[in-house]
Amino acid sequence: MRVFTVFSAVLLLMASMMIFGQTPDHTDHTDHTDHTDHTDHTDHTDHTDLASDDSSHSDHGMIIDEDGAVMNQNFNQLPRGCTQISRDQEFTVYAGSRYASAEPGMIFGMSEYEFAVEPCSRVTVTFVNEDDVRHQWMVHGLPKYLYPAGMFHIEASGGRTKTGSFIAPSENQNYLVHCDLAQHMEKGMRAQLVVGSGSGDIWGVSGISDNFYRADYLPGFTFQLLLIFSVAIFGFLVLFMNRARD
Ligand SMILES: [Cu+2]
Repeated sequence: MRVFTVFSAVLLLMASMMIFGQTPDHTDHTDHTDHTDHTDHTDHTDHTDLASDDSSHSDHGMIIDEDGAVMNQNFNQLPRGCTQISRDQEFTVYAGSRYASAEPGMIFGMSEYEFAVEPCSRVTVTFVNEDDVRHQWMVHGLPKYLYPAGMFHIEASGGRTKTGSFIAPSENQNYLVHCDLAQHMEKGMRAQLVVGSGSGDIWGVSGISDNFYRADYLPGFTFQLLLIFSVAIFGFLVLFMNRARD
């Protein structure tokens, strides 16, 4: 019987490690933005609007010069669900090794890791690169009917500054912002764009969320709670039976 007591204590310990070691994560939802493409197909007016807007291609697309590049810039094409540009929001983001110091093991960093914007707002980012190497400020998961590959992207050459604008979607959602150069995200350049009330923190954002990826196919938080309670009850039963025998 004593063996059972030890066994249940070990189980209890393992279950609590599972719960406190892992926090539920909404990462996967960030990539689900594409679904809006499918659900919104009812309003056909949008398509004609887009078609006519597409002819005025002047400020859309790619800009490259010696300071860097801006890809998929968008000043005036409204995302679905937006009737107008809600407001203009501007950020100045500094990229550089000196911003990495707060996070252990990080090499690269940004002056901010969270960018909160209103739905349908026009967001202008001035990206100041203080390092010698290139850096990027890249948003992923945006609606693909407006942003090819769902991406808006500013790249600044070493020591240069680059400014770009895009219009935030109408839904409350978190989007990954990162630098796509090899190992720059892993070494600290991982941030998030929060549109409206957002959809939960993206994992591994410097100074904001845990650097821990939890796959969707693993048992959820509720399951882990149930597990710890059942193990606890089992443990107490064994203890109680031991006492009763003595
Ligand atoms: Cu970088």
